[in-house]
Parts: sequence; structure tokens; C-alpha cells
Amino acid sequence: SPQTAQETILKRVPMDEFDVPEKLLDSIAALFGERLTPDQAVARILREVRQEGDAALRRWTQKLDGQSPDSFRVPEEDVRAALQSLSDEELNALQLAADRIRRFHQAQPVTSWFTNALGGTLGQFMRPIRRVGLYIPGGTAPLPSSVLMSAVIAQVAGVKEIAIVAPPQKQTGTIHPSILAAAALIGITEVYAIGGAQAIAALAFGTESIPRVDKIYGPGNLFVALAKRQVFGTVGIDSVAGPTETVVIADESANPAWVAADLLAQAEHDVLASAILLTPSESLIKKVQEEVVKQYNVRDRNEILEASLQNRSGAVLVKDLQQAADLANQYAPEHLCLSVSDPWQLSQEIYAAGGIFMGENSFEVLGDYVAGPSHVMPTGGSARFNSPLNVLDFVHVVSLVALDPQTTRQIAPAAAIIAETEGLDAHANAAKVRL
Ligand code: HSO
Ligand code: ZN
Repeated sequence: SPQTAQETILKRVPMDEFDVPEKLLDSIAALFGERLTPDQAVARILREVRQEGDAALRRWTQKLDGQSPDSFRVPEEDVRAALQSLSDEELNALQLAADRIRRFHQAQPVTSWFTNALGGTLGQFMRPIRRVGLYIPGGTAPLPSSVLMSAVIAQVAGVKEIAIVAPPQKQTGTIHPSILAAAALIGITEVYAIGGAQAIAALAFGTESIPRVDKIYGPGNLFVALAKRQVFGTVGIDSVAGPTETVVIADESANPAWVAADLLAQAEHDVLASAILLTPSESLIKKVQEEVVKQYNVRDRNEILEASLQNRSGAVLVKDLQQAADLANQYAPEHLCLSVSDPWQLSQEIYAAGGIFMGENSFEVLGDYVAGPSHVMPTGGSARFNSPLNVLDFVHVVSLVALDPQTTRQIAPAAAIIAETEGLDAHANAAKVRL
């Protein structure tokens, strides 16, 4: 409905203020023996894993995933063997995706730099982060594409150690083979079957069987998001990911069946996914609504679609494309699709979106899988200040100071003076003994 869509845009609710369903609170109470908020429950899991390591991991994996594995590490042979679970067609498609993601990120400029303008040499080394942990969600669908969309970029950045964690599936007790296959395809074999807040705890603090990492990446459910936020500082995190969002700005030139297909595509991710159409054309709204109903009737994931279309989706009639752009900037959606006759012109007005998808050749599902940029993009309004996952997320700057003697003599007195102003006598002395 237009109201739902408008409200979704205008009253953006921060993720941590989403109503926590009563059902979830009840199940937390049952598991933890007392009524806790999700944040408190997560804090408890983090503390126990920190103190007890693997024993706590086992306990929580048993309680939350119903599994009691001998070891969390998936044997390397099993990771490689998973390649056989995919058809040649599937392998080729994943290979094409991996190649394009790699080539796109290899083109991203990430260079150390130096200047001689300040006396001697000053600069910034760009250094890859040594060891990273990538969380791949289990959820309602296993997403091998998410492996490629983070791990390939880490490889391009030169990260030495890449560990993947993913929840064990209820039925098999191990990770979905398509996720293992995607890892094997790009040569990654350090994989652990562990999920939820306990997986984030293991990556952040390390346990007997899972060495800790320097930075944690990847989306996950509410518990994963809260856990990442709580371990931030102990380790780096990429971002706190929420449900997926798509805004389509369309005019009369748009194909209603395609607009509907794009909206439904992202709406099927999650009951809290948001799919919004902004258009100045009343007739387009009607046609897209008809198409949504028609296509909904032949889709698979109807329960999720119905919920997400009702919760946070709809079509809004705008005055003109400028107003559509203004609303889009205000909402700062993860994905913004411009199904208009001149997308380049409209793109000039956009400053807050994870990714802009220009016209019908660049529909969003291509971005989800094969275009090249990562599909891990800022959600929850964080596209106002955050970026899609990219090579810079896997490197950090190390400053370099290599002054020449003349410059040293010239600037040391100022250092001594500032040190004295700060009352730091030993600092002042370290400068003065040089002079
Ligand atoms: N649209 C999702 C990414 C994805 N779609 C993975 C399918 N698989 C979040 O941007
Ligand atoms: Zn998607």
C-alpha cells in the first residue's frame, strides 16, 4: 500500500528498534531460563564462549541448532568434494560470477602513496588485513553467491587467511554443499560449521579449534547483527546488516512486468525485506500492481512474499522524478533501480544508496550475482554514510614517517613546545635531546 511504503521511507526505524516478536522473546526465555532481550542473550553467549571456548560453542550449537558435531572445522576433503554436488552449468555460472567480481575489484584503485613535499618521505602503506572471518548465513535459502561476494574481494585485497563460518543445517548437521562448493571453487578450504552469535564470538575471541580473526564480515540474522556490534572494538566489523531493500524509480517508459519482477525478487528474501516503487505515473502503479498479483500467484516463496509486501513495501505516487529522488535519498536504500528514460540524468540527483542500477539492462538481480560489485551493501539507512563491501574494507592504512635530518631539526622545537603546553615533560625532553 502507498501508506506502508511512505511510512517505511519517512519513519525509518533503526534496526535495533524493530519490534521484537513476542514469540522470539518467549523462545529466548525458554533457552536461557529467564526473560532476556536479544542483546542480553547475545551478551551471555559471547561471555560464555570467551570464557569456555569450544565447550560453550558446543553447548550453544546443541541448544540453538540441535547439533553436536565432533569438530567445527569442515574437513578440507569435504569442502573440495562439495564441488561434485554442483552441475557443470552451476559451476560455470559461479565461475563466471567469481571472474567478474574479481576483475571488477582488481580495477578498484587501492594504492600506497608517498610525498616528498614535507621533508623526507611521508605516506600511507595500504596493508591487507591478515586474517578475516566471513559469516555466510543459513537462513531460508543457502546463498553461495554471498561467499563469492565477500571472499573474492578479500583475495583481491591480498588477505592471507580467509576463514568462512556458516551454520550447520538442521537436516544434515553440516553446511549446505553449495556454500562449500563456492568456497572450494575459489580455493578457500578453511570452513567451520558454526552459526549465530556463537560463531561471531569464536571469530572475535578465538577458541581451541577456531583461531580468532582481525575483522568479521557478512550479513546474518538479528543475533549475528547484535553479536557483531558487541564485539566491535575487539575485532573490526564490516557493518551491521539488516533486511534487504530495493527502491525502483520508474516512469512511463518502464515495463510494468519487469518492475514487478524486480520488486518481487528482493521481497522474497525476508519477511522484513522492503520493495518500493516511486513513480509519477498513476497508470504505471496500476499496471505494476496487476503484475505483482499475477506473478505472485506463480511464485514459490509466497509466505515470505506476502509478509514482506505487507510489512515494508508499496507504491508511492510522486509529483515528479525529482521528488522521487528526494525520497530515495531520504530513505537511502540498499538498492536503487532507475527504470526511467534517462537514468544518467536522474543518477546525478542521487547521493544516498548502496548501488544504483541504471535502466533495464542493469536490473538488480544481475547485481546480486554477476555484474561485479559486491551484493553486500549498506542497509537500514546506513547508505547515507556507508559503502558496499569493497577492497578498502579488507585493507587498512599504515602511516609512514621518514623525515630527513634538516626537517627533523626544523620541526622538533614545535613538538617540544606543544609537549610543554600539555604538561608532558618526558615528551618535551625526547624532542629537546635531539636538538
Ligand atoms: N539481494 C541480496 C543479495 C542476494 N540476492 C544474494 C540473492 N542472493 C542482498 O543485497
Ligand atoms: Zn537478492
